[in-house]
Amino acid sequence: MTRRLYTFTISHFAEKARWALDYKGADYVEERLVPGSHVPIVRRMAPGTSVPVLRDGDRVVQGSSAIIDHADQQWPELALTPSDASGRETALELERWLDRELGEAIRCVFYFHALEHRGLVLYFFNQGGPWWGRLLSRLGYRVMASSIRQMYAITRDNAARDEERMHAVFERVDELLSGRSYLVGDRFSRADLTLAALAAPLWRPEQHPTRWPPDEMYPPEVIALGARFANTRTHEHVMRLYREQRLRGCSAALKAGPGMQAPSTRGAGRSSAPPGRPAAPAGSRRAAPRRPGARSRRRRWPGRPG
Ligand SMILES: N[C@@H](CCC(=O)N[C@@H](CS)C(=O)NCC(=O)O)C(=O)O
Repeated sequence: MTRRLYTFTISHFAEKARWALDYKGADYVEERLVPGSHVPIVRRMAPGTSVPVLRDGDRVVQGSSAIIDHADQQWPELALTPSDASGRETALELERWLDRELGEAIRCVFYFHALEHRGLVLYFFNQGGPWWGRLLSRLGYRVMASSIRQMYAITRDNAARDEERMHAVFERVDELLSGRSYLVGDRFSRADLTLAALAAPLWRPEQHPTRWPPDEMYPPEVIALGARFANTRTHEHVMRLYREQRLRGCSAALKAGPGMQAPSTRGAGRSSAPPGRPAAPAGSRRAAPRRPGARSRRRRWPGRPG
């Protein structure tokens, strides 16, 4: 049975799960949903309504951390969880802390500014998903925006408080990264992956599968937010992880699609393979451009476990 990962393109928690599966070279199909109309689809298979959800044979795994656990069980060779007890505990503690303090904070601040900009939000929400979901998000934008505000308690006060929470996270992460290449031990782990995936919307790395809108579409406050933290070690670390650990072939292909922003070709030809694994041969992930809204179909890397 085909392995399916249910996501929203822009969801940074979904990006955690997607990156983990890509890192393992897993064979799966990404089912991109549209926020709002995702509820009946997700409810049919999982206890909660949130994405990411992975359907793998008879198993349904909901939540980015549970999906990383599952990926590590299925493909132990490229472990994202450190094998020693203390490294494992540190990585899991950092992941939980980043999910809460960074993932939730960025979402609140981002939506506080972005929800006023219908074109921008729809640009993100309509990258994939069923046609009827995209239509509903256009027709019911005001209702959807107000339920997002309610669901995540998005208010001016909370956004201001959460921007300071982000600041505190970057200060601690900067300290942790002092003189080190990774957050835990001397190799890439789920702590690094979580940090990079959750912080990505701030700095919009080109290897990310989302088609980032042009800067002019963003409210200046969102651009300023990225700039405020651009001189941190964390920023440098996140951008390096996307360059070195995220699969270029996959993200470039996912970005392709008529009428959408062209994928960046900067740096094309550079290997995006993590250290110790082969670079993906050209076209080995997905060669043909996709229609916006089409499912993203992934192929297994030659020689990778499936
Ligand atoms: N702790 C969860 C958080 C997932 C989450 O908050 N997902 C959001 C998108 S970023 C979502 O699906 N929201 C819609 C909903 O809950 O119905 C995880 O790590 O997967």
